[in-house]
Amino acid sequence: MQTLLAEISENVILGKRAVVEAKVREALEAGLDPQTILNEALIAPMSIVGARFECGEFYVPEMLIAARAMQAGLAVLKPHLSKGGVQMRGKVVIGTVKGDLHDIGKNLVAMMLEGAGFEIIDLGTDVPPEKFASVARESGANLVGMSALLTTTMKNMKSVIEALEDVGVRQKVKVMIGGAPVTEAFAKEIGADGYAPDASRAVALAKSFG
Ligand code: B1M
Repeated sequence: MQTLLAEISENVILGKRAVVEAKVREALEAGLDPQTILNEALIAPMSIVGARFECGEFYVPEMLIAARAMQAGLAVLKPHLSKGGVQMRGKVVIGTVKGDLHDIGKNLVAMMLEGAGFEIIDLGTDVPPEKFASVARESGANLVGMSALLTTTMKNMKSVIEALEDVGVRQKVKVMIGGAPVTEAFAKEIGADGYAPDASRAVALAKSFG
């Protein structure tokens, strides 16, 4: 079992999309827990990819093909992670903030929230503050979720909160933030209602808002 997880992880790093898809299927058929496959074989190798990028061993194309391989594995896993048919809990407007194109973590959070019964309006990546605000107002959302992976873009989360204030919906929505450089302290500093370090804690936080 450990070998299979290691093989998936290695092929994510190598960006071998078809192999990752096939091995994730094999792991599911072998009865491995989908959450274990996700954490150990799909999320963990992305940290290795990031470390290799940081030390100059990988460049953007390698990072991109690894991300695509990871997402292909995630697509196979999705039906096993988010079981449908749950009672709707609330409406979430979610997106990656302006200037930021990273969407794997945001997609994972959206997928897990959907599985927990939240209705999701996914605005995608590089989302301007005004877009978050207008969709939150028009859709009557209860929760706005923002993701940022860059230290240069996380400051745009504050602009989204200001935009929500500008259109008069800040008191009607809870604001949840996340992404690798984001912290609890940063959430407090910008006036968000909560921070989650990963997708499962994002679901717990969203549920706690009631
Ligand atoms: Co980029 N990248 N990248 N990248 N990339 C990082 C983030 C980096 C840390 C790599 C490194 O240097 N070690 C670094 C940022 C440095 C910094 O700002 N401090 C970096 C850089 C520099 C860049 C570029 C600037 C590179 C360049 O062009 N020179 C560029 C920026 C482009 C842009 O956005 N404008 C860039 C581009 C890319 C790709 C396009 C090639 C690709 C993204 C593909 C895609 O997303 N479709 C990419 C990737 C893949 C990464 C790494 C390797 C992996 C990110 C990832 O998907 N992780 C990343 C290194 C790393 O993070 N270790 C890196 C897996 C994912 C499941 O985790 O996104 O953290 P994560 O999400 C988690 C939690 O954070 C949390 O839950 C998720 C699930 O558990 N979470 C939330 C996330 N959002 C949440 C929202 C919530 C709650 C929880 O509530 C709403």
